[in-house]
Amino acid sequence: ARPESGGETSPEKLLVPVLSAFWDEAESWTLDTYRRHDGYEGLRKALAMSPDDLIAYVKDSGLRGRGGAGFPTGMKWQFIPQGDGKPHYLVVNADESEPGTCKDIPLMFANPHSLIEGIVIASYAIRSNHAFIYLRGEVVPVLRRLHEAVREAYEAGFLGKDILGSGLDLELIVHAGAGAYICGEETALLDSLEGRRGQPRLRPPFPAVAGLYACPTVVNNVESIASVPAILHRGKDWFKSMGSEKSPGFTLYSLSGHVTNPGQYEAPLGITLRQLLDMSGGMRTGHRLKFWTPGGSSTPMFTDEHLDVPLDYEGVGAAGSMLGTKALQCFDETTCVVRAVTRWTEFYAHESCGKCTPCREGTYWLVQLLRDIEAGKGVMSDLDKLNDIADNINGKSFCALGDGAASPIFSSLKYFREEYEQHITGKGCPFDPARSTAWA
Ligand code: L3W
Ligand code: SF4
Repeated sequence: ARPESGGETSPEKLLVPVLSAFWDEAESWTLDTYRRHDGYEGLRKALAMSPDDLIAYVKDSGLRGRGGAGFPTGMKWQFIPQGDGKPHYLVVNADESEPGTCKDIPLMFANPHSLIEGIVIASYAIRSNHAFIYLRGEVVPVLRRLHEAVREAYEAGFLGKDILGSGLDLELIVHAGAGAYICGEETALLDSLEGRRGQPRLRPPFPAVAGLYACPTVVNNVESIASVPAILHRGKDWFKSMGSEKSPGFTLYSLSGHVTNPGQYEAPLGITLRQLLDMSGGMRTGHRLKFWTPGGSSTPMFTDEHLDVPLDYEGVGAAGSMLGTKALQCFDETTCVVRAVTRWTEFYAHESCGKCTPCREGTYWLVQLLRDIEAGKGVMSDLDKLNDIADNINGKSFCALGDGAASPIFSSLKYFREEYEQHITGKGCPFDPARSTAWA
């Protein structure tokens, strides 16, 4: 569903296929294919630098974490104390499960060696001899493909002892989780990796100080790490020539929902949804955009008024949301916003780990109220109650899952309060009256 690069005047020229450059080639996932596309050349350059210079280089490239928060990658690596005598660990967060987010799974499936090369580079930088990929357990085909790619990398001398004669020893372990959204929260992930039930830890200390087995640990998203080899190979200036000053580079946008051509679009940060829709065939024929999320359901929703917001950390932030994972879920005018928010909230209630009261109890009560409203049993004061419960979750929960659950409530009430009121005055869903009886 990804369009080919177009001519000079085509909006498709805005695409920058780097990580996705050869996904459509036969056996794109093999080491042979990767090396035909200059694979592991970035690693050679990295190993010629000192670890400190390498960290400074990545810091200077301006690469920011692609997992949701946009934290500067080089700075995170720099936090790892040196000469502390403790083991250091690199952990790749591959537990992708934010609703609408579907970039890391296809990336690992189609181009696993970009991740492995990035892991070797990052491990060298932070002086780690053990790295882990924590993968969402359900995606067994990706697990198999990663195992195969890791085997190839060991055989070719990119993993194991004395990598490319550099003196770096690195063992890489692929670990499959059991499928819990909360294990995408970095400290819950570490607990799960250590063999415990995945629940967030108090921060600080951040993982950089006390992470896996209480040792200094870098936790990075798949896309962040996989972007590093290209930065080394093509240079930080090439990377910085794309995007904006504070959000440089290219990234993977996941376009989904009521669009003509859903899929992954790799383009510079700062592109707009209007441009992405223009190049991808737009909304489905005969329909118009009603609301969308810039970075998955945890990020406040936008409407058609936000089509020209630059999709970078500053642009989306200034417009009142977060770039998050760049999961652009687009909904057209046939979608009931109350229904969509109910569905998302059911997800958060189900995935709440239960550790803290505001999120554990609050998400439950949000679901009850939303289901009542959808079923035509709501009253006007429920809208204030929704807002009040969300307010008691937001900023008062132990981890970001709580804030994520509150955000669709706030933003949908801000933009679509009238639609909630229609459900109450009309005693049911104006989009699908039959559904109103489902929970009655
Ligand atoms: C050392 C300090 N390290 C911060 C590190 C920290 C972490 C990173 C960002 O949530 C968001 C969330 C989701 N010393 C440090 C430090 N760090 N200060 O920097 O930390 P933080 O707290 O800003 O964010 P977070 O808790 O990691 C991430 C949102 O992303 N999100 C969801 C993403 C979903 C996926 C997925 O499915 N794969 O990633 C979408 O918006 O809600 O707000 O590493 O340790 N002083
Ligand atoms: Fe668990 Fe939710 Fe509290 Fe996070 S906010 S610790 S998911 S109960």
